[in-house]
Amino acid sequence: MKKILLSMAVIIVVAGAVAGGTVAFFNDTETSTGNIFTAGSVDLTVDSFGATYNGALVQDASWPAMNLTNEKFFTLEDLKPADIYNRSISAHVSSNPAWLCIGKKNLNDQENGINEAEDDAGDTTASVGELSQNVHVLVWKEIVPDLVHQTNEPILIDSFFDVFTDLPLRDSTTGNGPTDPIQTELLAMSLCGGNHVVAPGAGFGGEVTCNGGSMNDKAQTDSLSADLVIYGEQYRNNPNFKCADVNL
Ligand SMILES: [Ca+2]
Ligand SMILES: [Ca+2]
Ligand SMILES: [Ca+2]
Ligand SMILES: [Ca+2]
Repeated sequence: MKKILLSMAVIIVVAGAVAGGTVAFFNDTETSTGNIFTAGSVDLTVDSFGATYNGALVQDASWPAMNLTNEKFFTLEDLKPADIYNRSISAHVSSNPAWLCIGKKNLNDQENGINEAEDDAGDTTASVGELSQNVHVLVWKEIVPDLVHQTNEPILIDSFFDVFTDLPLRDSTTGNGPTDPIQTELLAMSLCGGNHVVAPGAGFGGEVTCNGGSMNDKAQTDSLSADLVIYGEQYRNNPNFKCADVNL
């Protein structure tokens, strides 16, 4: 009888040891103090190494990379058919990869009166000018930064000025991906009184010229002004971005 009681006591002790084991975890604590989370940024600056007007260098037309204030890409007075003005535009994106769009806003087509030639051409809209329909925009990526189009330089924008709006340089539809985190996007932007002609050639074609034949007499004496806008938006977590969805 005594022998049986002893073995029961052993069983109870073992069970107690098992129950105690379920709460005895090794533990240790390390604390990382003062963590800092800073919002990322997409900071866009633009420089220009200059411009040409009908092939001649425009004086004092360059500026260093900056946030634009009064810098004008184009000042065209007395624009005539076949005039061509090429402007270098370098967009710099710092810190994060970005999509890039270019477009215009605040377009103002002024008539400045209807002269005899405009009247003969059938201009009956005295309150609105026709210049933006008669100015053509071409933008190409500058591999050789000389304001001349070479055959290896992709043409990114090909549009009349009046319909030139919210166009992608790089978005989810263009297939060229976002900019690298720190990158200069070197562009040439050309305006033509009439219609640009890209000479045939391998790759993306050869020299760009301006054919004034399509410029309508309705545009005589008219003027236009507009803000040209370059827009950058973060790429990360934003793979389906489209410039068409942005209201510049
Ligand atoms: Ca006019
Ligand atoms: Ca008119
Ligand atoms: Ca070039
Ligand atoms: Ca007119």
